[in-house]
Order: sequence, then structure tokens, then C-alpha cells
Amino acid sequence: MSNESLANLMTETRRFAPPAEVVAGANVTAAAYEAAAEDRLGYWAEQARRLSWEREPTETLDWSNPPFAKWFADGRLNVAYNCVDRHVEAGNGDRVAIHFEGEPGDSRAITYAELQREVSQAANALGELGVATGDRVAIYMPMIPEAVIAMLACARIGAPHSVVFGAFSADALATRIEDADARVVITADGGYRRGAPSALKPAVDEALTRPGAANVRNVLVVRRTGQDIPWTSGRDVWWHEAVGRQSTEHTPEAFDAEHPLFILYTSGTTGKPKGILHTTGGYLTQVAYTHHAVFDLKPETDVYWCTADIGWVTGHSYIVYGPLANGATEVLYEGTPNTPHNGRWWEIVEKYGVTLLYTAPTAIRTCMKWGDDIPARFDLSSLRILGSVGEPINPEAWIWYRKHIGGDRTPVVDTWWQTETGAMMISPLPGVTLAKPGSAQTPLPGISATVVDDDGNEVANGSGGYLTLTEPWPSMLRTIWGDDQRFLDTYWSRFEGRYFAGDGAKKDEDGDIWLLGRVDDVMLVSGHNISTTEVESALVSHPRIAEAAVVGATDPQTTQAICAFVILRGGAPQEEGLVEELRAHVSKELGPIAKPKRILAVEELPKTRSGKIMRRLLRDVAENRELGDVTTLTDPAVMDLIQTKLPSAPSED
Ligand code: 6R9
Repeated sequence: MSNESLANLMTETRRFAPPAEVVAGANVTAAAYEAAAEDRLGYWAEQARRLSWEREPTETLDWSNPPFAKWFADGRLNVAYNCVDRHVEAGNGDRVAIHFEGEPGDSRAITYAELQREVSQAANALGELGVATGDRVAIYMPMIPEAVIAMLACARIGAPHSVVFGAFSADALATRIEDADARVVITADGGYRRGAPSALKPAVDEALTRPGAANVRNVLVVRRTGQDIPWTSGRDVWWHEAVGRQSTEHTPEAFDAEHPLFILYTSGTTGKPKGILHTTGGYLTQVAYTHHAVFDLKPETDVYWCTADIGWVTGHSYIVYGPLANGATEVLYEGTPNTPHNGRWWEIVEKYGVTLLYTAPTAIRTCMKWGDDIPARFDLSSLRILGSVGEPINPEAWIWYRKHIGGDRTPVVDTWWQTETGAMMISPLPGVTLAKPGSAQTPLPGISATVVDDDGNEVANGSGGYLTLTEPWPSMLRTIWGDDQRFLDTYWSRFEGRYFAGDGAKKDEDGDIWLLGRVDDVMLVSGHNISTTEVESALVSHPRIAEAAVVGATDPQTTQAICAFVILRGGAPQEEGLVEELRAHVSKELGPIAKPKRILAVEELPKTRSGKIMRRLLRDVAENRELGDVTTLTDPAVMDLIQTKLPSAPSED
């Protein structure tokens, strides 16, 4: 028996020094850590100067009523002006802001000058529809330029947006419209996914039949696919008509730094989704700073691509606000990675000469499964920095990413953050950090994070526990929309005076931070708290395993037993003795305590649209329970597939 908060079972000894050319030209050097440690608030005040303020803030942080922070409170600025107009004024109107690549292969380059005109038109159209400063606008869109334009238009007039994933159901959309009391919905007839038009508008129509959505006056509809859609005259308005006829000029008004910028609902595994509220000045400061520091962005020469959906916080912070505030040129891709072929992403990297790529571990593991030969067919030599976000990246996937996508040359930055944190918090710096595959390593300059035990005491190096953030940061959530008490209870009550992220983590012998998954997923096996991440990493380091998800299932002998769901590389059939071999492999990597009791080969794992494995559903399967809410799954049918497999499950010895 041990009373550790979370076991530390895995060691990783590989190290990668930053390449000389990245070190030589790095935007941020080791000196930043010292400067920020000496004067944290001064450091953030300096970062705020990357933005153009109509009124410069004189106060950096007001923490007089914790945890309700005010950053740069007496400053005033306009987010859309910062992301668009100022680049045009600086003489960069002809620079491409967005290279749009549609799934069917259509493409469109939008310069900053064009973006300024279109955002202005959209802002004028929203005004004409009666959207006033402070009104909420719901956005339910495919990954097309109008989604970005719609968000910027809302920001321009100070109307907080609430973007809802295009794949969410009418129900999920209705709940979010109701909670934010949205007045207008911006959508499209549909978008292209997996080679076919997929409708969006009917879900909006259905959502608007719910009583909670009664305050929605108008639906602004982009024509993307041209498919037939139902139409409610008087309420529904075509984008190309209502926006197209507007003046291309619009004067942006400055708002207080603490004016609400957007609400974004977390995937919320249980209960009512939480509307995470972000505000203006602090948020924009930190997304711009981190995008500059962690991607080492050179706006004149880099081509940046983040593969996330704008319905996820990564899309908000690192497709829309961070890159555009920095005047970047970026790719926006509408479709799936395997349409029309498994090399589509790499074809896009080659086509646009992408230099900075930001994606999720789940996508990397999927590409590993498809085979090394696929990226090898494309010229990926333009790439210079690779980023990862969304889940812990297991060391094997990190190494594959660096080798097969980054030509064994590029730094890989594993960035830990959350919808709630608004921007990156823990990440290596590409020109500074000696990289360790699988670890997010160090809090960024100006960020304070540590790992604590059950009693809130900092753990020693080499031990595991709970990740906490110990000082306020500019892009922190300000509250849960309409529910301050839930904000306090969820994030600020577990550890006195600290933000509790809900993630397990450990500090290694050097003090570097390793993320170990959600604490709700931690397994209790014979008195040991074992993280799902370490067992999954060990499984995936076996050559036959492409992906793995483990859960703790109730067990009479050991409290919980480790049950693993694995996807075999190169597909079935499963050779005899494989299960035993895998159990022995995990035992060798992590110790006998972490050996899965059951291992089940499956075709797919249940994932959210942002690529996170929904272990809660796998726990339902492992404990033969009826499935919980599956509405946020990418593909609810995978659960049927997994369940039909269960009776023939290879079980323990
Ligand atoms: C940005 C985003 C947040 C949760 C977070 C953690 C997991 C994200 C990670 C990571 C390990 C990383 N997570 N990045 N875990 N290493 N680099 O993903 O926001 O959708 O709110 O999810 O995702 O568990 O708490 P969000």
C-alpha cells in the first residue's frame, strides 16, 4: 500500500536539443524566464504592448476579489482592429491572412485588406440585424472563412460569440443558445465532410423550435454547398445578401479590457455544459504572446496551420485570435485528413509550404496507423516547428511526429492548456528547451504551475499528484457564464487560493511536468493511483499497437482492474498470445501493478470532435452498464461496434 496521490511509473531518457538555426533566431530566449520570475506583472504589462490600445492600461492586475481577476482594467481596445485593421495600416494589406482550402479542392486566398473589408461588412450587417454591444451571437459553422469573419465581426461590435461545434446535435445547440440567450445564429447551409455536403441548417431550425431559443430573431446563413435547405422567411437571411450589400467600411469602437469577448462551452462530460467566459485585453495579450513565443512566428515568412476546428478553444485562440493578432499567414482547411486520400494533410503542407503545424496527438497516432509511407510521398521540408495539444502525447507518437513529419529536424512543442486557461500555459520554447518526448515540461514565462498532493503540498521531484496554477494569468476564464458559484466550486475550492485544473501530473527528476490525464480517469488498483496516460503510453510503445485507451473497471479483488481497449496496427487478425505479450510488455515498462487485466482489440475508440478519448463511455462498456450521453462523440456508431465485441473479449488468465 502506498499513499501517493498518483504513481510515477514511466521514465523517458531521450533528449533533443533545439536546432542551432532556431536558437539563433528565436523570438524568445531563456532570458524571458528570468525577466518574468523577477517581475511577473511587469512581464505581462510588457506583453500587452504587442497590442494596439486605444487607451493604454496603467494597471496590470486587479486581484482584490479573487478569483475574479481584472487584467489591464483601465485599458481600452478593439480585438478586430488588432487582428485585422492595424496590419493593413502598417502596410501589410497585401499579405495573405488566410489560405482557405475547401475539402472538394476549391481554394481562396484572403489578404488582410480583404479580411478588413469583409469583417467590416459583416459587422455592418450584424448592426442592421439589431445586434448591439453585449448581445450574444451563436455561431454554428463549418470550417470556412466566413466562420472566422463572423467571429471577428462579433468582436468588432463587442457582441460576445458562442461558437458551437458544427457536428453537435440540435439538442446541444439549443442548450447553448438558451444558456447564453443568443439573439442571432450564424450558420451555413452545410459544409463538405468526407467527400459529401453535410447539412447544418436543419439542426438550427430544429434547435429554434425549443422554447429556450425563443429570443433568436434572425439566422444568418452562408451559402457553402448550395444544397436545398428549409427556409423561414422573415427570420432567415442569406449572408451573401445581408453582408454583401454592406459598406466595406466600419469604424471599430474600443471596449474595456474586461468586456466579454466570447463564451465557449466545455465538452462537459457530465451535467449542464459550462459556459467559459473570456474577456478582451488579457485574453488577446496571452494568445498573441504565446503564439509568438511557442511557434516562434516570423509573420513575414512563416506559413502557419492549426488543424483544430474553430468550435474548439484551440480554433479560437490559435486559428483566429493569436495568429491574426500577430499578422500571420495561415491555412484554414475545411475537411477531414483522409478525404480524398490519407495524404491530404501532407499534400496541403506541400502546397502552401507550411512552416508551423499545430495538431492533436490523436491525429498523429491515426497518421502513424496509416503508415510512414504516406507522409514520405510529400515534400515536408518547409516545416520548422511542430506543435501538439489536446491530450498527453505519448513518447512514441512524439518521436514519430518529429521523425516522419519533421524530418528528424524540427522541435516538437507539447502545449498544455484548457478552454478555461484560454491560452498555452505549460510548453517548451522551441529555441530554448532541451526537449523530452511526452512532456509539456515547463510553465511558460509569466505562468506559475505546480503539482501538489491531496493536502495541497507541492510534491517532490519524481512524484505525482494534481496540477494546479498558483498565480492568476491574463487569459484566465473570468467565470462560468451566469454561474459564479459553479466557477468557485469547480476550480477554486479543491486547493485554497489555487486553480485546480482537474488534471493529474507528475514532476520528473529534473522538475519537468508530465501531464497524466484527467483525475476523474485515474485508476485505483490495489491501493495505487495509476494514470491512464502511462499505461496507454506503454501499450502504444509496443509495435503492434496503434492506439490505446485504458479505464479502471470495478473489481472485487483490487478495487479497480485495468481494462485496455487497443487498436492494432495493420489491423486484425490478432495473433495468438498477443494479449499475454502486451501484458508482459506493460509490466516490463511500468511494473506489474500496471499490467492490464483485460485487453480488448477494437476497430475504433470513442472520441470527441476535438480528439479526446471518452473514457467514461469505455468504463460503461467495461462495467456492462448502459451508455451515458454520446452526443458529443464524433461518431456514435463506434460504441455499437465496441459493444458487439465485448462477449468475445479476450480476458485475463
Ligand atoms: C486546449 C484544450 C483541456 C484538457 C486538459 C487536459 C487535456 C490539453 C494537453 C492535455 C496533456 C497536453 N490536454 N492539452 N493533456 N498534454 N498538451 O485541449 O482544451 O478542450 O478544454 O481540454 O485537455 O486534460 O485539462 P480543452
